[in-house]
Amino acid sequence: SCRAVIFDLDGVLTDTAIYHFYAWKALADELGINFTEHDNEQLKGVDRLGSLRWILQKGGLTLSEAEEARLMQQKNAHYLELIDHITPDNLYPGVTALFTQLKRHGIKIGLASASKNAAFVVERLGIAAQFDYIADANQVLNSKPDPEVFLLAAKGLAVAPQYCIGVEDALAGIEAINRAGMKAIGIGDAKVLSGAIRVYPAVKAITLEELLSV
Ligand code: B16
Ligand code: MG
Repeated sequence: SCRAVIFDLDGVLTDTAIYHFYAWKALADELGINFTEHDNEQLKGVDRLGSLRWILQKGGLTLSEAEEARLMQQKNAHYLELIDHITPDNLYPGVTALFTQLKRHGIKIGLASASKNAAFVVERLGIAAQFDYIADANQVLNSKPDPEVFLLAAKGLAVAPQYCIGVEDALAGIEAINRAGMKAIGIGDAKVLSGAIRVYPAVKAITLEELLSV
């Protein structure tokens, strides 16, 4: 049975995944590295340094830690500019309704995000108070596909992993959920998100009945 649902943020509750892509693409262009939307699929759920190193490797570049730090700062400044206009209107349809249903059934709501900007984003979306626990990149050492952020969320919710469902748009995130011993629900393309028990095109397609039956 399901006692908690732990949501990923970027690409599940709101469309920030596209802004991460724009910001990485701008940086890659500047470095003369070809970076496509297909490449970006590999970076969803991957933390900032891991993402930068993936792009640098694609371009055959190895940089000093100081250079890496400067580029991460540059990407993040651009990303923050892009998400500066976020309001509750940027919540994906169906999120509020699903949260209401979960609460009504006494199912806890958690967040497990690889983003260091997660607190800012949920605040802007107006949903910060809806979470029983928020776990983000500021609190963990190991990025998805490591299960750490999901396990931290479960611990914070005081629910054993086997009673948790994780919801993710990223391949790395689905792997993290499975490695945490939770049940994985994917948001996106079923061909990409192999490893998920079920894949929905968007959060609004998830029904409480189906969550309770996984
Ligand atoms: P930041 P999520 C992840 O968030 C994104 O999917 C990923 O593309 C991004 O690189 C990562 O956060 C780090 O974000 O630079 O803001 O710390 O999907 O796990 O909510
Ligand atoms: Mg995501």
